[in-house]
Amino acid sequence: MLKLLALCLLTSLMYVQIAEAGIRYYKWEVKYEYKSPDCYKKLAITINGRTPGPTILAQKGDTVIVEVKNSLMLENLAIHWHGIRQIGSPWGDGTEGVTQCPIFPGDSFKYEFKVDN
Ligand SMILES: [Cu+2]
Repeated sequence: MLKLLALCLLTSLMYVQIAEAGIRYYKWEVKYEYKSPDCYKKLAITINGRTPGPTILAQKGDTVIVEVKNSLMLENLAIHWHGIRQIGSPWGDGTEGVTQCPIFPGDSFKYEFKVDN
């Protein structure tokens, strides 16, 4: 009886994990905007008008897709996902000059990776 209960629990947990894994899609535009985080207006690098940038909400097993558009005037860009193991997606790590060329001004890049933890 206990083995059957454990099997049912394990099966339902696996089902929940599979059922809840999903795709977390974000579209980000990086550009300069004037902000006043300390009451003094200054130029800041923003993502979708916010600084710090938006939070990604995801859980283990999800696939995160972030389309990044570099709308900075002169600067190259890369987004590094520090701490996320890029298993099967080493090109998605975002280390400029190591795993990818930078995103040039006016260009876009799509990051896609699976959340392992
Ligand atoms: Cu890092």
